Amino acid sequence: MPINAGYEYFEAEKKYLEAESADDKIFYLEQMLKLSPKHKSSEKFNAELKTRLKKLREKTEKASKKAGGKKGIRKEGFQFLLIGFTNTGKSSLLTKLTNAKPRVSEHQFTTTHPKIGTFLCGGVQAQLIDQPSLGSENFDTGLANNADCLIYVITSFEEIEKISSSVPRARGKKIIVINKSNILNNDQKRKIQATIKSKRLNGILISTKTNENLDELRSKLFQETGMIRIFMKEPHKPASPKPLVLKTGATVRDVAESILKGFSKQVKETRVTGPSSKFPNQKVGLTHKVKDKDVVEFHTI
Ligand SMILES: Nc1nc2c(ncn2[C@@H]2O[C@H](COP(=O)(O)OP(=O)(O)O)[C@@H](O)[C@H]2O)c(=O)[nH]1
Ligand SMILES: [Mg+2]
Repeated sequence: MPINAGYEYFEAEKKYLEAESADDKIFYLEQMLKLSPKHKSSEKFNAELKTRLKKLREKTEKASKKAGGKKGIRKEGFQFLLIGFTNTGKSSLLTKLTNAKPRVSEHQFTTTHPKIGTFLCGGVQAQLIDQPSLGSENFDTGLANNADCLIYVITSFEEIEKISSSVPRARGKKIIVINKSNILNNDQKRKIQATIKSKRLNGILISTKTNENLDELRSKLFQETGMIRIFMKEPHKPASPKPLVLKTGATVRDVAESILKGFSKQVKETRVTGPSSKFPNQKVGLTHKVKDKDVVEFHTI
């Protein structure tokens, strides 16, 4: 242990010891080296830190060469990608929406490699990728070109154009997330809402610190997946809490067939309650288009 090391050094050391990935270990070792005292009696200690860092770097380099160098991320389910400048809150958002635990810090360019989190987005299996910020040497446009939906994380509207022009080949859908609403006053918030409306942006003002509008963001993400949720109900029983997930535009026939192939032939009557029905328990035919959050009841005899 170095003599006279400050509080920050010990924080970094604690994180280093807790770190699970080699990538994180390297990051915190570098911090420890920066923060450890540079006097005569700690020379040996610092030299040891440097050796440890060198070994770790060599090890991860070998591992990544073995894996074939830089590789794309395998898509599992619907893929969202966080994109934006440094310090806008991308990694913070990843921790709020998924199981992933990326580094969050007030320092710039903390995220050096893409981090993947997974989550159930309204019943749809989804991936959320946090990637190095724009302007970082590790920023990868390939990720943006492949993602199903880009989430622009910004703190001012000027960033939108800059992001778009740096990923000209991205074809996915786009959501604009304006973060850090908690540091704005009501007047500033109103102005932002007005701009979202007047420019017809698919945008939302949130704060990952206070959780403001995070639930609304979750619904927005679900809408972008192009899926709908249908709740099945048996006569005289409450609707099932777990939805069937179908593509937008699905019909009653699709609902029946998704339960069991050929089932639509057994259906004698269908009742729908929800956004697609004119009134509760409306009797509909097999070609009726269902909508998100409809409750569907089949009668077979
Ligand atoms: N005031 C405020 N700060 C935030 C909010 N979300 C994130 N931050 C801070 O912004 C800094 C950068 O966050 P980070 O998630 O690492 O940004 P990234 O570089 O885009 O990944 C950190 O100090 C966070 O604590 C927010 O809603 N409000
Ligand atoms: Mg980050």
